[in-house]
Amino acid sequence: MRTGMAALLGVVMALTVTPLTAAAQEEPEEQEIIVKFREGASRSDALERSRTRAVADATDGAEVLASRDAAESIRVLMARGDVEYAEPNIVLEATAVPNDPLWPQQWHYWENPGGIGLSPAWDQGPSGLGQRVAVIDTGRTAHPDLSANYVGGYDFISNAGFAKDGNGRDANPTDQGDWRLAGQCGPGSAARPSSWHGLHVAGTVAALRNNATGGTGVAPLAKVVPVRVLGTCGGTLADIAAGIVWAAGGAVPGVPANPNPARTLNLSLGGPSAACPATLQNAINTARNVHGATVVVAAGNDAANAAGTTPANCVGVITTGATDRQANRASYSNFGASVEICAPGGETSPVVANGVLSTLNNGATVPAASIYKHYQGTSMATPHVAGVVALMQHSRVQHAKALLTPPQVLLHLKAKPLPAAAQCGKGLLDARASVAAAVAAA
Ligand SMILES: [Ca+2]
Ligand SMILES: [Ca+2]
Ligand SMILES: [Ca+2]
Repeated sequence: MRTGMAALLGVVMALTVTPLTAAAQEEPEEQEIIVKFREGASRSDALERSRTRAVADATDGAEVLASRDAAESIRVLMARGDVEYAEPNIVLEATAVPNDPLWPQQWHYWENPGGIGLSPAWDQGPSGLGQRVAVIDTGRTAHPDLSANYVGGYDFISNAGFAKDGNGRDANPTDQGDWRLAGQCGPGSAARPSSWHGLHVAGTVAALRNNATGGTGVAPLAKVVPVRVLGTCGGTLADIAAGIVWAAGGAVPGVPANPNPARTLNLSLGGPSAACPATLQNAINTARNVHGATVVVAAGNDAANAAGTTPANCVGVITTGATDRQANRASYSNFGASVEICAPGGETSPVVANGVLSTLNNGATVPAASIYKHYQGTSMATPHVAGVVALMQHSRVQHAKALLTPPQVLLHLKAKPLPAAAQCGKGLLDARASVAAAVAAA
């Protein structure tokens, strides 16, 4: 067919009359078109009338043509009954793959079927720039792959013993380490090294991208507001509720107003409670309904119905369950009707590399060296969702549209469906589709 087309080409060129003066000056550059003719099409007539020339065969029995006015050529071709389709042979760019050396190990961002499809979400433009995500957790820990994205924060831990900083609430949200001695958190409680949990979670939201260091976060140009509520033996309802209200920009008695209010709150925390405590529900209502903050919370790690875990069982939150590398609900993840969506939480047993890889510190008590480590949990799943929410909101700004309200965020968060038996809400978070839906929404 190519040989035949080449022969035809000479005829077409000979019949094509172009003003010599124009030809002697600058002709517009050729653009390529992909066209598919129907059976029995008058191809030579079509090429002549559309002022195109054959370039190559394409897939699907179609062929590539060149034109100096592709739009007009496509119009002429599409108007013919013997053309199935004609469209520009557009150039696609390489899908965004950052230069961070740990990216290949961050399967939870890119791998099929377990990842969230992060590159094609970034390809649509958003990075989280201008968005703040409050990480309501163990506080702030310096890390070369994250520190530049911290902004503000506060320490809401009232109990100086939990806080290890010698006082109650204060303006310094530094994580002092949450290591425990045996028996320190109740009779029979085990000793435990510091977790640097907030650092791991924050790194999943917004670790630095394309800095040839470590890995990346989901929304690498977003800012993380570290709100410290969890200490040695956990955090109290009163402190967590205060952290929620303050993070969103609400007033907390005795605490200066937050100069960096966040529209997305990440709560990778929980505890057993048959119902959502009023203190927590009221704080969530204030953040959500008064300040427009989207509140993303962990479903819990009890392999049980999330209805028995709070804040997973509160109204108006996006409760996030965890999936493993194979896109099954993780063995430990809570489930059920109160779960809105699932995201990668990983499984570190028996294969450590199947956990979620993020920023950490290797200090057993106080901070020591900055490292990266695989953790598993619904705590790790939750910041995948919070990061995608920041991408969605940034994409709204990029398209000169209003930020999404919390109900709109939930509506437009998209997921790859999982079997109903997974009880994983919408299914596995799909970053690409979520950003696309956010852009498309009115
Ligand atoms: Ca303190
Ligand atoms: Ca402090
Ligand atoms: Ca990095």
